[in-house]
Amino acid sequence: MKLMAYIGIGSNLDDPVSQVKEALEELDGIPDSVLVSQSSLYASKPMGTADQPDYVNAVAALDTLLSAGELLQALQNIEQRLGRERDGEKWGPRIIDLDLLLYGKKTIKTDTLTVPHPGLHERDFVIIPLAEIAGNLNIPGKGLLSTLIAACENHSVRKLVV
Ligand code: A4P
Ligand code: MG
Repeated sequence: MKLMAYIGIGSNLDDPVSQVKEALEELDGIPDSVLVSQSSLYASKPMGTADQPDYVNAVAALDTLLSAGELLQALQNIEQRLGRERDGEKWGPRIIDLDLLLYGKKTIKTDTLTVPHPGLHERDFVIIPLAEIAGNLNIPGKGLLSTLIAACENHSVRKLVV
């Protein structure tokens, strides 16, 4: 069945703006899927270890025939191609991070996949770009984006002109 998936993109190493743009091009190439919209790029202060560069974040919408598991695999393949190293610290710096934020209205909980993405509802650097392309969505089990954003910790999210 065809449905809309939302992908969160983040980078804070090796020219993050270029990394995010490259990731968007790669998302456009995922089989059986169409990249239907992408948010602006946003800069933000790091969540987690403060001693790391600012992040660039964006969100993309993908109309897909892939299962959630197949899509996660495709995202991890892209992370690998872009040179992501997986031995880094939690919430530490990274070249690219691709998170499956939403998969239609589905709630998924397996050993390898949790959807909606567990951090989504408390991250302004995800909710703000998501709202730009998806409007005031209802996140299953969490509520409306507009309500969630009001309760988020502030990471000084600002839209980039690139
Ligand atoms: N996994 C489970 N559910 C999902 C999902 N919905 N999408 C599993 C993607 N992966 C999911 O992923 C670890 C495992 O999670 C995967 O193997 C998959 O099976 P990972 O990408 O290696 O881990 P991670 O993303 O590095 O997790 P971590 O360290 O918790 O990072 P976060 O939570 O993604 O945060 N500050 C700003 N301003 N902007 C950012 O983008 N990002 C992070 C990373 C920290 N601070 C940030 C930002
Ligand atoms: Mg991730």
